[in-house]
Amino acid sequence: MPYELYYWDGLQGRGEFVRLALEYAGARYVDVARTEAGMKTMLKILGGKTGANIPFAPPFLKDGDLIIPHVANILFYLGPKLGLAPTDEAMRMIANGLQLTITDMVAEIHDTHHPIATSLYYEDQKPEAKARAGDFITNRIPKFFAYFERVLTANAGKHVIGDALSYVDLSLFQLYEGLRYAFPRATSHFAKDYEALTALHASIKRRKPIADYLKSNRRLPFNESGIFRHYPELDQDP
Ligand SMILES: N[C@@H](CCC(=O)N[C@@H](CS)C(=O)NCC(=O)O)C(=O)O
Repeated sequence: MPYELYYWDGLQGRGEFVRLALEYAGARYVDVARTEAGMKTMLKILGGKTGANIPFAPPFLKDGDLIIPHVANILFYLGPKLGLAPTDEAMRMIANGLQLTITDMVAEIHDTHHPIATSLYYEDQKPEAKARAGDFITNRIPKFFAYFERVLTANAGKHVIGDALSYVDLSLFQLYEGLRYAFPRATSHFAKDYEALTALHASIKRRKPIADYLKSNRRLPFNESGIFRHYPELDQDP
């Protein structure tokens, strides 16, 4: 039975971190909200009134009767099944810690365009977004990226954990790609300052399953509904 991925249609969003793992592994999956009546099915699950596994928000994955919410949790579950996680238990916990750090950064990226309220439009919080994005560019991108660069370099530079490609590497690819899209000025120094991350990003982009996926219509372009939004007025030199 194929995995069922539930995520909002029309944007890459947080669902993309899961898609990249499924696509890289060549797993059979259905992107449910993009199928006919899929949104209705997703909303019905989210509005459920019984059972112990009602998810709070997409993305969530359905594998048979099991429903798994949260990107990091989904990838923790899928990693071993897709051959995209270390086999050693302790290393899997370390991979999970790295993925949760990516989750934290993604939340901060979201807050650059929604610093006051998720329930308001970006247009309703533009001055605050400008201030938040400025701090994110000056302080937070360097802190997170220097950390990932350090971990990658400490692990000999090819993979962020273990000696083979994992779902964490794929998520770092998406983080790099998304930030380059959202903040081209602020990230123009990436190649110079984050050599290992830049090499990892380039090598993942070239791998056949990812290269094929990026060319396919399953990969939606970045847009201003997702996590990574390009608002030129929020971008600035680092
Ligand atoms: N920690 C969760 C965050 C999930 C999340 O915030 N999902 C967003 C879409 S990207 C959503 O639909 N949120 C609805 C809400 O917070 O009310 C994860 O990593 O999956």
